Parts: sequence; structure tokens; C-alpha cells
Amino acid sequence: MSRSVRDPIRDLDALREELEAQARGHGFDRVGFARVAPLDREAAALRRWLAEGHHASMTWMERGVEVRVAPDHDELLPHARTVMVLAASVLRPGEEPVGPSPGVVARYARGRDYHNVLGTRAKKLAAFLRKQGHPSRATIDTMPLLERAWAQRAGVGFVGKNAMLIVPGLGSHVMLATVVTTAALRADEPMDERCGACTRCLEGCPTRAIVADRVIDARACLSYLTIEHEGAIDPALREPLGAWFLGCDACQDVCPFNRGHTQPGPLARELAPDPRWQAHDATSILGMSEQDFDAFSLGSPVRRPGLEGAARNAAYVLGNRGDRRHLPVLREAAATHASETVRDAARWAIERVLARE
Ligand code: B12
Repeated sequence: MSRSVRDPIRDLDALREELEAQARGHGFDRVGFARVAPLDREAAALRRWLAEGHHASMTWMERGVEVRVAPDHDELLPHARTVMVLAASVLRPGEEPVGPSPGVVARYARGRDYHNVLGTRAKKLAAFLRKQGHPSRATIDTMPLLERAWAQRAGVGFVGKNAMLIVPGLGSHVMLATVVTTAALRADEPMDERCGACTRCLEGCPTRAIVADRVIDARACLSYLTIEHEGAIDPALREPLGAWFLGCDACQDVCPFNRGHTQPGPLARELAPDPRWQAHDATSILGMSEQDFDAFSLGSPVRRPGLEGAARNAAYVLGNRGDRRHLPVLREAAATHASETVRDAARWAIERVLARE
């Protein structure tokens, strides 16, 4: 029987199957489908998070709150019925820490920018759906959507105490993308929370930024501070920063759900560390010109903090390493760097190195 004469419900099931197969073909490890319906509890949690200032300087988070919880909003996709959630593991088990030595980059950010890698594939799925006659849009951070909440609702995983979407069997080192569509595809069952009494992430966060179950205070979160925050980092948080140069995985590294995996997924291989981290260490980043940084950061998440943020982080990391051999570079930066934030970070680092004697 040709597809055109199948009854509509069977057609939608076949469409769902086809989408799942295509998503797997694109390398996604998990796929789930959620019915568009109000996310009341999560919306309330988001509003509370914003009201308490937990978003720090990310004022862009204040915009589009209604859209984040309701993808059928006019600004995203009117008449949207389904959120298709795509998850890709970025865990490469056994990988040594990677970064501009002695700095370390969070796992998701060691290779190509995941927005490009996952986003291109999600867009292909949205284009396929549109060809089938269903208006659809792909999102990956680019459109406001509470991605973890939709992933939980789509049964892809559950939101743990560290606010991470944890996928049983894969762990939390997964990145998400979504396709919002008007096609009313069969929805999966939401997944219940499975952390139980475990509080390892709350205790394992170097700055105690997990202020309650599923609530991150970005003002203290090293991921926020190293990537999004502009200007100097609070002196009290510079030492806990340790070696984190870009992002932080501390609340995931201690999570029992992240143990025991042996095989990297297809997209984890595509997001594998690239050679820039061998070619540059923290001292070379401290000495980079804007032009050098522009070339160095192309296609990488390290572009997000900009040269000022990257050089600032490099100085903190060098201060925390406490190696006298870095003093000449730090002194040069303290005296000549164009940014006062970086000069301040270098002065702090020099003091810390000397205090080690
Ligand atoms: C802003 C942002 C940040 C900010 C703020 C983080 C935060 N916790 O909100 C900063 C810069 C700190 C950040 C850091 C990181 N991020 Co980020 N970030 C985002 C972004 C763009 C928006 C998140 C958001 O809406 N935050 C607002 C809060 C309120 O929402 P939420 O934590 O997602 O929502 C849950 C809680 O509020 C929870 N909740 C809290 N209290 C309560 C109470 C009740 C009763 C209920 C029901 C729910 C609930 O409900 C929500 C959904 O379940 C998303 C992409 C997206 N569009 O969703 C990526 C995203 C969340 N980040 C991601 C990643 C990978 C990270 C880092 C791991 C990067 C790193 N290694 O450095 C860290 C992890 C920090 C952490 N533990 O959360 C991934 C997470 C994937 C996953 N497996 O969960 C996302 C989804 C990006 C992606 N496309 O893959 N991030």
C-alpha cells in the first residue's frame, strides 16, 4: 500500500519511526517525543530562579520566559504539538584532561562547537518534517526553550540534583537539541527522578553553587564564571576554580550515573578534542593578540568568553598551579596586557605563585 492511502494515525507512527531512524543515522544516542502542554512546575522554577538573581549577568535569560515553556507560542511555532528531543553523548571514557596546559576544558567544549555539530543535524530533521507538510523548527540554545525540561518530559532522561539531564545508561555528559513540530507524534512517557538520597554533586561543587535540588546559582557556578561572566571573578572564587579554564564538570564528575561507560557515541567522536589544545598552553593564551585569538577560537566554544575572558581564566589557572616558571609571562601580562581585568588576574596569580614559597 502506498503511503498516501494509509490512515493518518498510522502515517504519524510511520513518520515517528522514520524520524527516529534518521536521528540515529545522524549519530544521536537517544531520541524522545514530548506532547506540547504547559510546563507549570518548571515554569515556576524558572521564574523563581530569575527572581532570585541566579542567572547573574545573563539578562538574555529574562527574555522569552513564556516561549521556553510553551513552544507553541507565536514567537516559536504556533500550533506546535510535539517537541522531539535529541541527545548526544560527549563522553569519551578514559580521556585525559584536555586544555591549554595546565588548564582544563569541560568535556563538551574540547572539540568543535556542539551548536554546529548537533544543530546542523537537527535542522535536517526539521527540514524533512517540513517536506512532509508539518511546519517545524530546530532549536539548540539559539531559540529559547527549557531543553532539559522537555527532555525529561520526552522520557530521554531525568533532571538530577545538579540540574543536569541524566540519561540512564549514558550519564549526564549529553548535549541536547530539539525539533519543534506541528505534527502530533506519539509522545513518550516522562522519566521520573532517580537521584534518591545521593547528594554527591551538592558536596562536590567546588563553590557550592548548587544551592538546592536542581537549582544552580550561576553567580557561583564555575561554568558561568569562566564562560559567561565578564570582568574580574570574585577573589574568593578564584582558588576554587583550580584548573578549570573553560566550563566545569565537577558536579558531573562525582555523579554515579557517569561511571562505567566504555564506548563513546558517534557524535562524541566528532566532538573529540582538537589540536588547538596541544598547540597552545595557558601562557600563550595570556600573550595572544585579538587577531591571534580570532584564528585560535574559530569554530570552538572558547570563542564565547572572548580574548579577555580566556586570558583572565588562563591567569587564574596559572596562579592556582603555582609554578615559578610561569612568573615571567605573568609579569609581562600584569604590566602590559590591554585589559585591566587580565592585568588584575595576572597580579593575583603572581601573588599566589610567590605565596607558595
Ligand atoms: C543558561 C544555561 C547555562 C547557565 C545556567 C545553568 C542552569 N543551571 O540554568 C550556565 C552558564 C551556568 C550553564 C552551565 C552549564 N551548562 Co548550560 N545551558 C544554559 C541554557 C542556555 C539555558 C538553561 C536554563 O534555562 N536555565 C534556567 C534553569 C531554571 O533551567 P534548567 O536548569 O534547565 O531547568 C530545570 C530546573 O529549573 C528544574 N527545577 C529546578 N527547581 C525545580 C523544582 C521543581 C519542582 C521542578 C519540577 C523543576 C525544578 O526545572 C528545569 C527543568 O527540569 C541551556 C540550553 C537551554 N536552552 O535549555 C544550556 C544547557 C542546560 N547547558 C548545558 C551544559 C552541558 C552545561 C554545563 C555542563 C557546561 C559545562 N560543563 O561547563 C554546565 C552545567 C551547569 C549545571 N549543573 O547546570 C546543556 C545540559 C545538557 C544536560 N545533559 O543537562 C544544555 C541543555 C545545553 C544543550 N543544548 O545541551 N548553562
